[in-house]
Amino acid sequence: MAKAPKQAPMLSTPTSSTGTPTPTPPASLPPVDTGDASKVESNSTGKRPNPADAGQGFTVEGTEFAFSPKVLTVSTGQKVRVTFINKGAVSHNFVIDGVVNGPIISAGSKTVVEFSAPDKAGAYPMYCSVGSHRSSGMEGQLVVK
Ligand SMILES: [Cu+2]
Repeated sequence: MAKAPKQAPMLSTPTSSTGTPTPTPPASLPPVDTGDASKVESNSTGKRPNPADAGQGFTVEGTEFAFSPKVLTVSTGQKVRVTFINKGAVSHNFVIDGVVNGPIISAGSKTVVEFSAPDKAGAYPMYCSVGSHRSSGMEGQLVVK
């Protein structure tokens, strides 16, 4: 009598997967702001005007035969802008030797000349180089201090 070995029943314990993954909500993404191009940076307060760089503006009128005003006073090395207006009846210009040589403009017109004042203090003659206007009185001074 052979005893048949009793086959042990296969105890297959099905692994009950109780780990139902709880859907985790997606990590809170940082809000992405689109359309933020209208950001205006108003940072104009950081700029301090430098008096030496700001320049100085003058208006000089030329007639037969004089400049008005006759004297312009500036600082050494300063940027200068002169609006030269021909209030006369003939052409004139605005010249300071070695500093500025303005164009000859016709009566009734005007021009803007820009230059840097000399680094050396002193009085520099400004004049009109047309014809004999200078000797007739179209002369003044750029005083550099
Ligand atoms: Cu002139």
